Amino acid sequence: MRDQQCAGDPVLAASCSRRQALNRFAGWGSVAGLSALLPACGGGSEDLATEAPAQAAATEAAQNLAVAEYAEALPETQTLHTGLNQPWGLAFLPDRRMLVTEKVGRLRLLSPDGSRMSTVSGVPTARLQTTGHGGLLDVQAESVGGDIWVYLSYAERGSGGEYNRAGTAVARARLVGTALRDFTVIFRSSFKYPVKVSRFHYGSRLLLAPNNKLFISVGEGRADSLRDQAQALGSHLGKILRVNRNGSVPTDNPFVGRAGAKPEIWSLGHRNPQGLALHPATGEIWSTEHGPQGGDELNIIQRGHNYGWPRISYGCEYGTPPATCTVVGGQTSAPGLDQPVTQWGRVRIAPSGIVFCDGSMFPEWKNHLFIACLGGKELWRVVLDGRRVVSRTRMLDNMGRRFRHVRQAPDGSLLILTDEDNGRILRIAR
Ligand SMILES: [Ca+2]
Repeated sequence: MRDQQCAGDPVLAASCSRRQALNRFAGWGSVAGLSALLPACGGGSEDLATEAPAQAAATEAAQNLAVAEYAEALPETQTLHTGLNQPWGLAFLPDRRMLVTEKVGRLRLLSPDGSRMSTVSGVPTARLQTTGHGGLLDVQAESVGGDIWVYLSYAERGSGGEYNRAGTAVARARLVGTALRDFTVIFRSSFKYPVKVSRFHYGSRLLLAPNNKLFISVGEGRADSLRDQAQALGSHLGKILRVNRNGSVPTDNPFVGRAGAKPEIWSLGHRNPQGLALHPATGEIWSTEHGPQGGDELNIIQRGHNYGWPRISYGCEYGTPPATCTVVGGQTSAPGLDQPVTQWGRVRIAPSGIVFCDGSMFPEWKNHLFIACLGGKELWRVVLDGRRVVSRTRMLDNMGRRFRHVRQAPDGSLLILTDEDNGRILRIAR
């Protein structure tokens, strides 16, 4: 089963039919249909909630509708590899080989050009929860003292009587040849929810940060009965967590020592964050998260901050009329709750993995943020001026494919994972 956001979307279709803006950028040659640079998908007053308070409407205008949007055609992308079963995460090894997770529970090792693939042994699958959004999720890797350490996030069932419950877990192991050694679970969500209640919103993106830190995103479970846990400091659900590489808790985490609070919490009030990236110039952590019906967000993650879900939102409950529905929480802003850097209003893009481009292959994209989208079936390129979004450009929307993740290869090309049973690794390069 796929993300609910990714079902056929008449709102998206109607909005996209209004899209007329195509732009041209250096290096790719001509683009058919170049026309006036008009605000495109995501804009339009019909997307506003009519009952939204004036302040909220002004905020939405500032946060969303003021952002110029374009569509951008690209030359055909290369396909590095096909036949991956719902690939989810991708990590590069020092020799440019790639580790790729498949949601069903396989870890693949590919040659740099994608032509050869082997399966890495040692991924425990007995308690992997692979239905709904569950499965083997993200992968990260780094070389330390001659060892390659691999980090994996996944949805895990409980043991014994807890088998019908599942939650997010993170493990690490050494990669030796094509085998994982010393597999050790370094994090388990404090709360596993019943699979029959929800099989969704496990997150979970991983980010290897400086100073031996590891960030982990965890969703809030999606069910109505679970979502308030995003605001609860006693729960790991709906949080972005910060641990040391071995899973121990850094003493400078914001809620260390607070009674009843989970010390791994770095930020709270998230719905289902599936994008995490370090800004190459500032070192800030940026994150995308899925809104409900609309309200997909891009946030800058700051220590101890609360990002609002479900008390504030730019999206509505599933199945409500998009043009007139009331946002979840009844408001888009409230004191003490952070606003997103940008959000996509009533258009559901369903953002998953993100990456900042900072390689030498595309100097014109330096420090632009790329967002792989599932339901939107597109790649967004977000141009920033500091923390301000200057413009958003839709790319690869002519392929009709769901995109799970985007990474920058060591040569500066961009690799994109398609979310399909016969999934691909696409490559944008020049
Ligand atoms: Ca938010």
